This record gives sequence, structure tokens and C-alpha cells, in this order.
Amino acid sequence: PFLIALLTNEVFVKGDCWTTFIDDTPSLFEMVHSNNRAQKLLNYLADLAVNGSSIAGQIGAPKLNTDVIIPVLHNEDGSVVDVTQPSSTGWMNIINKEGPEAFAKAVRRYDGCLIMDTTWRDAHQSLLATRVRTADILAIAQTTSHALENAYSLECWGGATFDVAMRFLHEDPWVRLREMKKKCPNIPFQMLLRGANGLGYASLPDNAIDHFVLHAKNNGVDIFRVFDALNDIEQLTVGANAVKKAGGVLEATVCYSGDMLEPGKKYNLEYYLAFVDEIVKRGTHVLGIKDMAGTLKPSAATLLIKSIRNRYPDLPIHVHTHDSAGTGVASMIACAEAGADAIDVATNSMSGMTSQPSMYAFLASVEGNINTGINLRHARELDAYWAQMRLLYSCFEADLKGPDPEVYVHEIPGGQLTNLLFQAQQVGLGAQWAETKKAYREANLLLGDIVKVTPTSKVVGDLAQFMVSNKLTADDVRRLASSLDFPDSVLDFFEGLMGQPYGGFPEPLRTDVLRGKRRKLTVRPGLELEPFDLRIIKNDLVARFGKNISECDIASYNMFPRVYEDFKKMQDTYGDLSVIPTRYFLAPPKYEEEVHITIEKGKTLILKMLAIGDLTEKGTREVYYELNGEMRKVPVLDKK
Ligand code: 3PY
Ligand code: ZN
Repeated sequence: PFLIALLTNEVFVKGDCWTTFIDDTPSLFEMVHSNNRAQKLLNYLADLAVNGSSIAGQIGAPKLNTDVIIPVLHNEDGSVVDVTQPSSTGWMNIINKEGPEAFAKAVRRYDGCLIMDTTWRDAHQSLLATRVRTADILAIAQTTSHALENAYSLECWGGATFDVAMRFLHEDPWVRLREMKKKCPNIPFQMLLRGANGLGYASLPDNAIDHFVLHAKNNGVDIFRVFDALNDIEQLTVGANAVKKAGGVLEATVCYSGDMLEPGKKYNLEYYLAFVDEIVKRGTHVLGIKDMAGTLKPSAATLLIKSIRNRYPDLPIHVHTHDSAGTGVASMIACAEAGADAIDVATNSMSGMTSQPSMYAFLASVEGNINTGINLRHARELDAYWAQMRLLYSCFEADLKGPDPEVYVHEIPGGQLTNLLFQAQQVGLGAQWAETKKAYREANLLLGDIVKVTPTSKVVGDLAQFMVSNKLTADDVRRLASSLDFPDSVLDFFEGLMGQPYGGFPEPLRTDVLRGKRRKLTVRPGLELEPFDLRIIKNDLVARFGKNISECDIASYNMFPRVYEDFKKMQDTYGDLSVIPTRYFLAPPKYEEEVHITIEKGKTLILKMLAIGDLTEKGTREVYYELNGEMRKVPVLDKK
């Protein structure tokens, strides 16, 4: 094609000024460039056709195999809402013009209860293994900017999304953030930050957290929900300080663990009020309450919110929950009635069970009683998009069949519940699922009844699986602790690498597990870490990956060095995979099916997969395509 382009080029044919021809005809190089891009994409598609999807957790192909339809929003009079530009109505106007304090005050003054929509983060993290791709969020982002224009926020970043974007979707999470912002600049963007761990699973040096948060703020995050997995205030403060320095809205958060009304519960009302006092002392804009397992029953919710409200009349309160037990809507209504300023819901098709409670169920239940600022019709119309997404990503469903009120007993957080069930099904331990849940409760009690959320929930999960697979009771673990080979996460926990649990570590278990091979930290781990030298890191990345290394790249690398390196290699091998529509990204097309891939504005590849050749002696196969009318064959190593 390069040669043909050259030979048919008007200037070339006329024989004019050869010396400047190359400089004056950049279209030739664009052509070579887009040919390269096309070839790289074909390499990906051919590999997918021969070897199947390499995305962990994928079973089968998407159930949706038609084009996705973008729903239309309607006004009261039946006319269509113009969504060709993002809406300019929304709480971002206050954040932009008056800053975080004014925003917090206005939220507190609002007569009603606002919603955060978690669809772009926690909902798909909890139901679909966090696999929703950037393109599928962007396709609905501008419509969302209208449909939910008065929402408190959209939770759209952080938690597991950052890691998964690079690791499995081969996407840059920073690009996602910036692109979402362009299409939806009016609704505040919220992220989940794991305190001193940033987005990772262990402490990072404080300067890495500061650096990360600053760039998150500068690239589009407005509200930061900061928690610590053990409610260790020292750990939480690292993240909280970073947010304040960066100028973000700080939503410092207490994790709610178990049922505070259960007699003798370690985490009772006094505990929460004392922790809230600590948070308030650190000057948070908004108080977050994070019910990660969905164990906040309506009656406890009423008491908790009323008690905090009485103590701190001016403090905005934002409550998060999961609907695992099936009581999420009731609990969120209880919170709203008791004086919470914002609560979390997910669009209907992405709600329920381990996700957040249904947006529409909440809105419809409080309609006429509590203002939410949300147009119910628009919320319902918007959901038609996510109903399609649920089918498109069906190959990542954990296949939960209904609510699990047993969560009140085992206290497994939403995201982890789906994960553990999925793992149990994969290793054929379906029958052992009940045992895993029982062991989870025992493991938690063995560890001293700790707060369970990433990363401490993994400690409990790992210990539970260890107990099930080795057929150990809690008593066995206690008795044999000094001779058992515990999972690493359990050792990390006992060393103190995840912070200090409320009430201290259980002894003699800690000593028996560590056996003098690891330290017993008494201070937060970050205090012992050397700051990262960001200049050296940058130079190193430039040397390895070329000069286009941004501060965001450095932040990605600091958070997940190996994942970032692999992501860069994938990008180098296959180019920008985000242009491939999801159903072809996850599974090959049928033979002869026409696939359209727009690689840039005005440049669309039209391709058909024609055949897959026989296995050669070299262990490869040729995949035959028609690409924009021309034949191509792509050799692929058959890895099966
Ligand atoms: C996360 O840390 O990813 C969570 O969603 C915790 O609930
Ligand atoms: Zn959650």
C-alpha cells in the first residue's frame, strides 16, 4: 500500500521537487503508521481467534452480540434532551468556583439527600470483576452528564479499577480519567483511595502518595474517599493529608464492620463515635461511612447517623453500602431519613447483590418525601444502556443467584464475596462454598475480629482458604501455629505491614505465626520507608520506554511497577487496543462477519475473519483476514 500510495501520489507523478516531497507529504507516513496500527490490531485479534481470551476470569463469550444502542433522554413534554454537549448544571460549579469547603457546606445545606452513582467503579468491581472498559464508559458519559446532572458524584476511579485497567484491559487509567472528564465535566468525580496504600495492597512512601493524589486531582478526580482497612487513623491520615495538599474534597472515611447492635461487638457505637472524632480533628470536608460488606442494618443505620448528626450538626455525611443481604435500599432510606447528606446507589442493571442498591428503587421510594435532585425518568432511561453492558460483560459474572443475608454472619465485603465464590466454582469447590464462608468467619475471629476490606479482607480470605484446603479448625490453627506455613498476606498482617488493628494483635498467635522471622511493627510502616526519588524513577522509565513518560506514568509505576511494565509491553506489541469494540476484544467474530474498528477520526478498518489455517510444524497457524478489501494473513503461535 505504501508503494501504491507513492506511485499514485499527484506530486510524485508530476515529478516535482523530489527533495521536499517526503516532508511535504506527511499523509504517506500517516498511511504507514495506520498500516502499522492495523497490523498490530490484527495481531491481537488473530491471537484471540487462535488462543482465546487471555483476560483472567473470563468464561465464554459476551452474551450481547449486536451493536450497543445509546438511550435517548426525554423531557417532561416528550421532547428529546439535547446531549450533543455535556450538561453545564451540577455540583462541579461550586467546587470549581468556590472550592472544597464551600462544596461541603452547600451539600450540608441541601434540603434532601444526594446520590453518588457507583456504576463506573464499585458496581462493576463488585459484579463484573472490574472489567468494564473505558470505551464503554465514554459511550454513555455525555448522556450521564445530563441524566444525573445533580448527583453528588460519580464514583469512577480508584479501588481496583486502576490495577485492572492496566493489567487486564491493557488501558491507561489516566487516559480514562481525562476522557471521562471531558464528556462529563459537571458532576464531581469521586475515587476510592486506600489510605497509606494508595491504590495498592501495602504501604508506599508518603511522597509517592502525595505525588499520586496530586496528579489524580489535576487529571480529574474531585472527591477522594480515603479509608484505612483497619481504621488505623495514622494510616488514613497519610492519604487525607495528601488530598488536602492537592486541594481535593476530602471524604475521610470510617469502615463499618459487622453489626454494631450485636451485644458484645467490638465495633460498637462508642467505637465509631470516637473514630469520627479523630477524623473530624483532621479537618475532613465530608465524613464517609463505608459499609463494605453491607452489614449496616436499617436500625443500626438510624442510630449511627443520628448519633453522628447530633454530635456534628455541620458535618456532611456520605454513606456507602453493598446490597449483599438484600437490605441495601432499606438501609439507605434509613440513612437518608436520619440525616445523611449523600448515599450510594448503582444504576438498576448494575445494582443489587454484591453491588450497591438500585438507584431507581431508592429514588422511587423516597420520591415526594426526600429531595434527591435526580430526574427519575432520566435515571430509568439511562439504565437501558447498562442493561446491555451487563450482557456484554456476562462472561465475567460471578453468577450469584440472589442475596446472601448470611453476610451478617460471615461479613465478607461485596467485591470479595463475588471473587471468592468465583474461585470456589473454578476449582470445583462449589460444595465447599459454605465451608469457605464458615471458615472466613472463624479466620476473622482468629485474627482478632478485624476490619475487613482491601487489603485486610484478603488476609482473612487467604487464611479461610488455607483452613479449608488443609482441613484445619480454628483450634488447630491456634495449636499448630508455630509449625504451619501461613500465606504471605497473613504474615504481612501480623508483621504490622497493614497498620495496627483496633485492640491490638492476638497473642500468642502473632508470636507463633511470626516465629521471630519477621518484625513486630508498632508504628505505621510508611515511617520506615525511604521516599521515592521521583527524578531517578523518571530517568529510568525514559531509558526503558522512551521519552514520552509523564508524571502519570511515574505514578502508575510507583503504584504497580510490574503491572505498568507489562502494560507498556502490551501497548508496544498491540498498540491502542481500546479502539476494538468490546465484543471483539473479548471473543473473535464469526467467519465473514464484518467488523468495524475506528482507529482514529475518519479512519475505520473494515475487516472480516475468513479462515484459520492448520497447525504448522512451527506450532503456528495463519489467520486469514480481509482488511479494507485486501487479503491479509497473520501468523500466530498456537499456545493451546
Ligand atoms: C476497594 O478497596 O477496592 C474497595 O472497593 C473496598 O471496598
Ligand atoms: Zn464498596
